[in-house]
Amino acid sequence: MMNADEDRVWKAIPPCCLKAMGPCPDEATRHDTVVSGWFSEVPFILFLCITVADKSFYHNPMWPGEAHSLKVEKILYHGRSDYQEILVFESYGYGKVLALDGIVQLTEKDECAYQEMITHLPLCSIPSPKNVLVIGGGDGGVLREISRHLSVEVIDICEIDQLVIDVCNDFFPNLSVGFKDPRVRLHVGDAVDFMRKSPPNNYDAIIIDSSDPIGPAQELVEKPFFETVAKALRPGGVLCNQAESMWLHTHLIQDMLSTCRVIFKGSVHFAWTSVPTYPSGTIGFLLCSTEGPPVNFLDPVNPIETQGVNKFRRELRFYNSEIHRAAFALPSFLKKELRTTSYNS
Ligand code: SPD
Repeated sequence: MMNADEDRVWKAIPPCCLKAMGPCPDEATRHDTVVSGWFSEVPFILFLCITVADKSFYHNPMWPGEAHSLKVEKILYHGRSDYQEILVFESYGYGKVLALDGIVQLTEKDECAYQEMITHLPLCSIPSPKNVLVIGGGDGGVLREISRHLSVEVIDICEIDQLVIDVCNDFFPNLSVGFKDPRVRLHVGDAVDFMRKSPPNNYDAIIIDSSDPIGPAQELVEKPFFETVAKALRPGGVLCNQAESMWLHTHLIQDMLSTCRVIFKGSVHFAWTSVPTYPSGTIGFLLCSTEGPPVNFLDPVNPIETQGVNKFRRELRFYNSEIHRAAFALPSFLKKELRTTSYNS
């Protein structure tokens, strides 16, 4: 028998978690290795599909055959925006977790690795960045990191989902604090539209902090979008794009690299870091520069670790110049796979 509190939590649990908890014998049989109260990365849309169609199809097509799980202590928020299913829960080992459409976007414990790397890999590779654009990033973590760069004058952010911003403001104040920087200009809307209308040669750096390229973020890894990004950058400007896992998405990485080799006439590189709660425990970054003053991503010219705390009194937890350089060292299998795409030119 559940008490009122448990009942409330149970009712608030979204389908992706209910599924993992195996509420009916059929579910329990299919997920006999799934322990009650564990969140597994299965997108909501797939949950609907698998309940009516192929019941053995229990995975995300981005990482078939695996589903990383986190023990749920308490569901804190569950809602649906016009774009996606939004879930916040307290986990056993990683603090609060934000999942969109059933996919982990960040956890309090390891978000520093992702936000610091996706921000400082590009911004520390060019001297005195001034105009910066963030695509996605509604949690505010990338803004928080950009705020360390005192040379920056304008930080535009284009996020499609106001509800993500609001929910993160309520549950992740250590990230959404980034919106408090007076240099931030928020544009709520579609990034593809925003980039089409963006004036040419405008930004020193563009950071694409998107969710995975299924659903709303699909267009953000396609050629026409990259063309608008290249146009919006000044000569010698830089792009850093979330680039998935080298263990799981080699073909996607190859495609992105070869597309960007054609579009960006400066340098094009793949870097990676460790984020334990992302599939395979790693995530990659695509770094590109436009034709103009050459950019050597492998050797940071604009170190920030000497600055100590940022304006929000937060120290760097993950990034430093050594880890910046190390992020471009690739395992042998990946070097071999990417050789055909003129990697590291
Ligand atoms: N597989 C999940 C990739 C998520 C990338 N975006 C995370 C947003 C954090 N600011």
